[in-house]
This record gives sequence, structure tokens and C-alpha cells, in this order.
Amino acid sequence: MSEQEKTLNVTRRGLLGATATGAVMAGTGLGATLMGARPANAAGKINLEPGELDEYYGFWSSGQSGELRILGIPSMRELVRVPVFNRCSATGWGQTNESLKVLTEGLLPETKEFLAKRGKVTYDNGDLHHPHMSFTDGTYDGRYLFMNDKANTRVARVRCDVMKCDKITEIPNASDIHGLRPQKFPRTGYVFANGEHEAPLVNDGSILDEPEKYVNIFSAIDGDSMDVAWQVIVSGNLDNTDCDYQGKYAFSTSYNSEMGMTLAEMTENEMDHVVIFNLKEIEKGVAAGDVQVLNGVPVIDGRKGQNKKYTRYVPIPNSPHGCNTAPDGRHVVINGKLSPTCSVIDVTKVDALFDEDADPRSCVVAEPELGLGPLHTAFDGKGFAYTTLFLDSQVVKWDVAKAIRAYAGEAVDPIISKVDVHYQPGHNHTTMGETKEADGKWLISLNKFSKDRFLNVGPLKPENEQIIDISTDDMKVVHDGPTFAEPHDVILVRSDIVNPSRVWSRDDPMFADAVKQAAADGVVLEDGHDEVIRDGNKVRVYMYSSAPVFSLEKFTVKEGDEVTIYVTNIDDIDDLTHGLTISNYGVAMEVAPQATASITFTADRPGVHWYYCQWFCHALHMEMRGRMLVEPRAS
Ligand code: CUK
Ligand code: CUA
Repeated sequence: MSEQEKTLNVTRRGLLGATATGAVMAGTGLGATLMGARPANAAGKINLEPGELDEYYGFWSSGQSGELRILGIPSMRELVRVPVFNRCSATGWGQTNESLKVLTEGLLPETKEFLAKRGKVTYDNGDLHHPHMSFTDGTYDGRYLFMNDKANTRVARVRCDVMKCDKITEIPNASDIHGLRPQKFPRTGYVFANGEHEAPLVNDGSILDEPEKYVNIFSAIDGDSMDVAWQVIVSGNLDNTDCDYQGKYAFSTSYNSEMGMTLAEMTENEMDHVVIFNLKEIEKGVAAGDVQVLNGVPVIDGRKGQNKKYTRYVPIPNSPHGCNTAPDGRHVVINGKLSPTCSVIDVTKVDALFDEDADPRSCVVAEPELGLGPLHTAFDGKGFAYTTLFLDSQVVKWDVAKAIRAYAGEAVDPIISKVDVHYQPGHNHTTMGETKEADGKWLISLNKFSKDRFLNVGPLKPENEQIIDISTDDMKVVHDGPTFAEPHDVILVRSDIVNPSRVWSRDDPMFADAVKQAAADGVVLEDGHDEVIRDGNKVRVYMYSSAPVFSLEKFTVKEGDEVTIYVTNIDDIDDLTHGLTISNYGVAMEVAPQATASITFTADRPGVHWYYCQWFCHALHMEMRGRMLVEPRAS
């Protein structure tokens, strides 16, 4: 392809994706293209050449798919999927002993009991809405990603060095974790998590249809230990949450302040509220024992009309949804949803709210009318905010400072421009936009409907995520990105912050149990040792993989044996992953370079069962196989 064809190609994509086509024609200009100039946007080009790397990592939620996805931005190329709350056929997440430990150890005892009755050890599904990176001093630090499970009330952590989930904690006392954000300052620190749905505090069936006895719970999880540090009982359903850059306050939007059960009841009030949590006072209250301890967690009463030291309720127009702190470190934008407005809270005015008689609305410094259905807001670090309008199918760019002046009575219009997106946007996110290093290059709009944007694939359609160039005054949609159910949220992180390892370290805690068991059995995994150890009806099979062979060509077990296979990948080359799949046994796992992975099953199907490597690793990959011989039990 000639340079000219390449550039034409880029321009055509820009035209197809854009709504303001005139602007694209004029701006990046066919004239310039034909003269051979690269029609790059000010933010850079999105169609990378083969081999070119992206400038940002995009960490994507996947809603009811339950996994984390990693994309390169701005190309929108999907790089990898990280199974978290779901099961994964490729990697064996949910089958391997290493993943089962992560999936089970943080469950509450009563959940384990409940699942055991169904013959399960963990949940199979999850609903992952909000992935966020750990912070140090107001910006991403590349240590961890945290994320919620709305379906089964859990919070998970992914290690950024290996991009695997290492902890999942079920949150006691709360119901259905939704909004989630890590503490920005001084570090994470806490991970704040909203329980969305109200329920009896002890939900054992002794209280059922008595909604007046239901409560909502806000949780602070320790990001280092993943234990719940404390919880606060609040009034109203909690939706989204964010915190300040001082380490003093967290903010949660709350719809249904009525605590209604039906749609009519839930939307009755003109005003709902934002709950502001005073972190230092809550910590003091916990230390002083002003709590009830439930499931081992100190729980503080922060309901409306209770002790005002801990929480304040700021009235906000009907059913606020998104909650987004601006990179200026001072303003928090509350998105109206049923109200066409966003409310701007000034964190420097929050201290005063905790005086008994303060007007709780005194911290609201702007309330611009932006359009229909404002859901979430992103920032560019230059004083502008970008709010999704769900009902209008638009993103609106507005000036925060002007909105404040307008609220104070000046005749200024804070709205800069609007751009159509396709269709019905929920979250949006800018590059580094939830940190103090917001750089204002790209905006992603996560749209709930794609309708006619792609080839018809039947009644179930993909969603559509669009990338918008915000490096210049106007907003240009430059790319459509179809995606499967259902990214709610995304963060865009500068690539230099994220530095994953290329191969596993042999002393990684992920497979420490396997290494310990091998040592107890006198097996040195790193030596490429293989061994079959019989221990009553338990059989431990140790082998290594090195392209293109398994060290064991065959092994024999007896029908009914409990078999554990440990595979160590002794290859140490970048990208040389192997796997182990046993045919007609439903057994499969990934073994990345220098990792050990293990899987346990009962050999209750006699016969010859081939095991093979399912990760294409070598010219002789098809030959990378062996036999498990299962002797029938003598009858
Ligand atoms: S929520 Cu999905 S559009 Cu779960 Cu973050 Cu607003
Ligand atoms: Cu090893 Cu394919």
C-alpha cells in the first residue's frame, strides 16, 4: 500500500465514523491527503501500522461476561482477556487449583455452604462493571486493578505484573456491589465499594417483606489485604462513587432516597442525594468502637439523621448516577440521569458541611443544564468536562469554570459543543482522565446500542464503543468498535505506567502451593523432573512441558483415583505458552512460560485418554501429546 493509499484509507475510516463529516473533510482534508501529508489528528492516528504499539492500555469491564479485557488505545485492538468472575475455556480459570483458590478463599462460610448444596465450590457468573487502577499520590501506579461484581457481591483484584486475578473478596452485610473506586491520595489504600440494593442487615429470612427495615451499605476494602476495613449503613440506594485528591472524603450517588420498592415509589422525590463520607471521622469512630461488628466487620451507622460526624447528605435532583472527580483536585461532578443537569461539588466547601447547622447544598457550586440523561463525565485536564447524554445519544463538552460562573449569576453558556454517538452512551472515559495527569487526547464513549452500525448478527447485537478525538476544540468520532456484552466502564492508562513481566517468576505466589507440594514429594520442578506419586487413592503427576514435548509420554492411574496433574513450563522464551487438555475429561489449563499450573479431577472414566497441548507453540505442536491410561476398577 502506498503512503497515499494508506492516508486515504485513514481518512475514509474517519469519514465513516464521524458524524461531523464536513469537519473531517475540511480538517484532515482530502486535499492534504492527496498531497501525501499524513492526515493524523492532533491526538495522533488511530490506524496503527502493523507492528506499531499503542500509546495507552485500555482496561475494560465486560458486565455480565464477568471478565476484564485489555485493549490498545487508540487502535482499539483487543489484546487479551483476563478471566475474573467468569469461567474461561482457554486458560482453565475456574478449573485449575490456582484459580479455584482465588475464586473460593474469599467467599463467606454461608456462601460456601449454599454453593456446596448445589455441588459447586464457587459462582459461575459475575457482573463486572467498574475496573480501576490503584493510585499513588493522585495518579495510577501500575500495581493493581480493582473491580466489582454486582451479581454476587464481590470485589476482585488483578495483579498488573502478570495480569491475573489474585484475590476475590465477597463483601459481607452488603448486597450487590456496584460503584467502585480506589482511594487517590495518599495511595490505595482503601477501595470504596457501594452496595446497590437494600436488604435486611442480617439477611437470613427473619425479615422479608418489611422494606422499612432494609439498609444500604458502603464498604471500604483494604487494597493491600483485600479485607473489608469498615462499613457504613446509609439511607438510599448507592449507585456510583468517587473520592477526593486529599484523602478526606468519598462521595456516593444515591437514587431511591425514598427507599421505595416499585418504580413509582423510587422516583417520587424531586431530590435524591449524594452521600459524603468523612474518612477520618469514620476511622476515629471505628477505633473508638462506635460500631456493631457483623461478620467480623465494624459497621458504623451513617444513616440520615444519625450522627452527622460520619456522613452528610447533599440533596441532588432526581436519581443521580455517575460520580466523577475532576483532575483539578477540587470539583466532583454528579450526573443527573433523570435530571438534565450535572451538579458540581467543590471539595473545599465540604469541611464546612460537617458543622451541625450548615446547609448541605452549600458545597454545590454549579448545576448546568446539559441535555437529556446525563450519566457519566470525563475530563481533559484543561478545564473541560465531557458528559454522556443517554437519551440524546450525545456527548456534551462543557466548561466547568463557566458553569460555576453561570451558577453564580453571570450570563455565560458553559456548553462548548455536542457530538452524536451511536447510540445511548453510558460511561465515557478520557486518557488518564480520572487522575491528576489527565492529558485530553482521546475520549471513549461506551454506547449501549449499535443497531445499524454493523452487519446484522441476529437478535443479539454487539454494543458500540466509539473513540473521539478531543485534542482540538471540536469533538470528532474517529472509530466504531463493536464489542460483546457489556462494557460499562473503562480506564485509559499511559503505557509507560504498566510494565507486566514477560515470563513468570519461579517464586510467584500464584503457584506457591504447587511448589510446596512438589518439595514435600521430593520433586524439583525446575529440573524438568517428572514423577508419578501414589498416596492412597490420590495420585500426583508431575511433568514439565518444553516445546514440543511433555516430559511424560504416558502415565497410568486407576479408575476412581483423585488425580492432580502439575505441569511446569520450563520454556523461558517470551510468548511460549503451553497448555494441557485431556480429551473427554473436560480438563484444560494454560501454562505460560516459567509457570506451574495444576488441576485435580477424579479419573472415573476408564480407557485411553490423550492429553495434548492446546496452545499452538511449535511446528510440532500437534505432536505435543501423551496418554493417560485409566485402568478399570476390578469388579
Ligand atoms: S453503571 Cu453502567 S452505565 Cu454500572 Cu457504571 Cu453507569
Ligand atoms: Cu505446547 Cu502446543
